[in-house]
Amino acid sequence: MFTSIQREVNQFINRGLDRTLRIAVTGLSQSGKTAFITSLINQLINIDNVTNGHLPLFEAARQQRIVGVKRIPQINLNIPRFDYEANLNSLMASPPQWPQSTRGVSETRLAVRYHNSGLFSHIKEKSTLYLDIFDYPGEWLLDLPLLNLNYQQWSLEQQNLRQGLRAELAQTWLEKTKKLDLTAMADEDILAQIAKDYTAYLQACKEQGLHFIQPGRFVLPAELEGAPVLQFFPLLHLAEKDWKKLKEEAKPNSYFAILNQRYDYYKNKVVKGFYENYFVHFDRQLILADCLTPINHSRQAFQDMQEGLQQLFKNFHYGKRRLINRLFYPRIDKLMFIATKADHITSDQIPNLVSLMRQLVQDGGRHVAFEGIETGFTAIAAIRATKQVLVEQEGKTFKALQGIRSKDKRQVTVYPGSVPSRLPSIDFWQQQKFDFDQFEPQPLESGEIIPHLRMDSVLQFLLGDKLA
Ligand SMILES: Nc1nc2c(ncn2[C@@H]2O[C@H](COP(=O)(O)OP(=O)(O)OP(=O)(O)O)[C@@H](O)[C@H]2O)c(=O)[nH]1
Ligand SMILES: [Mg+2]
Repeated sequence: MFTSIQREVNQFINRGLDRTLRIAVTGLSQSGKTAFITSLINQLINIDNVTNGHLPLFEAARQQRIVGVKRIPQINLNIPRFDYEANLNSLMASPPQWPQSTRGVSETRLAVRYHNSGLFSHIKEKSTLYLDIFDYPGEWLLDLPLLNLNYQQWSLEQQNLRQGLRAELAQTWLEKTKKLDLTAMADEDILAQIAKDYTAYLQACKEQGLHFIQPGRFVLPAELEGAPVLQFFPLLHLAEKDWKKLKEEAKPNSYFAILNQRYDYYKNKVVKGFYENYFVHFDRQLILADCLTPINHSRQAFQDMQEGLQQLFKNFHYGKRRLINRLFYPRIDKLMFIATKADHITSDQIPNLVSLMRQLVQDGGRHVAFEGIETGFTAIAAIRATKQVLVEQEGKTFKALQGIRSKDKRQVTVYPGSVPSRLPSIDFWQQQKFDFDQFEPQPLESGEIIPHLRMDSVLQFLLGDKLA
């Protein structure tokens, strides 16, 4: 009895203080962040207690305790607004379009008005929970290791990455850096030109489906586009003795000195700045990953996504205290890993997708601790583009998907095959059976709720305790 009163009192106190949640949504490019936030807002603002039923796993909605959800002006006036209206208009266009790809960070604020439950309901009938939702590129988190590396160490790491496809793509800019006399007085235009080739190389890696790209801002510069801080590159052709010699001999205005300076500036201002201004202030973090596209693509694409995700997760490991300055540790209490675009697979494959996501995070079974953080895993479709149908063939019934295929805009019925529940082995790539098609969004009428899969599982994890 005492403990239950105690618990209610604690809840009471917590609620008095805890009226705002800062929720961050991230993931590598094209992982589905914009679609996810668009759908999340849409699901919430359409909670209507009469026809309620689109979010069965979200308890507060199911119990009809949500009075209403509204978009309200954000508090940070210097962060671009998340363009919900434009995204919704794209979906309502004829034919419907996917929301535009975004760059940089954006924010939106929601007010959730709800009926209290338990003891609190006798004191105060209704409360408001404010949600600040941030969308930021996961690529920015890939720069975390830079904080512990100097220019030489970073160059060395980049050298180790240069294999296979990357080596091929790197040729043009590498030739140019080799010809540069690093002790000569720096010419800004030449640096800008080589940096442009270097950026083109990173972009090409990205377009080829490689996700582990450093420095992250080079491919997603947002407001830094064209700034000298993004005009440096690693020096891959130097041996230890060359570095030593250059450090001793290169003058302050030489190419070598300027490159060092720019690297340090990038690290201290841009990378650190992101952690100080954003990252440490988040309360809850959702990490989105599209595991299906790389499975369909190639082994290298999959491994690269895995490497990218691992780098991204490092931001949340408590065990890596040495890597991340304690000051930058976010105060998050909940972290959810979300496999997106689950409407590309039949419902029987969803548990496999969740399991694969788990494996990716846990590095093939090695347990990764996100100490003190409640961690969840799920698979969703933010904007469901397909319908599941049953197909009969030779007396047997199969689950299949129906949708408008993007490449030829034709309505097709497909059986996508099975998703591996563990990290795929070499055999998997040799006898690849998974067949992934991109689909167009389904037509959406004005006022209609965006069709989704399991967005309510995310809402329950994210907000359930705050609305209890
Ligand atoms: N079928 C299906 N496709 C989706 C879904 N979500 C996203 N997509 C596809 O993935 C693409 C990228 O989704 P976005 O939401 O723009 O991803 P993002 O992470 O914001 O991408 P960037 O802004 O480019 O970093 C979309 O254009 C769709 O083609 C989904 O729920 N179902
Ligand atoms: Mg986006």
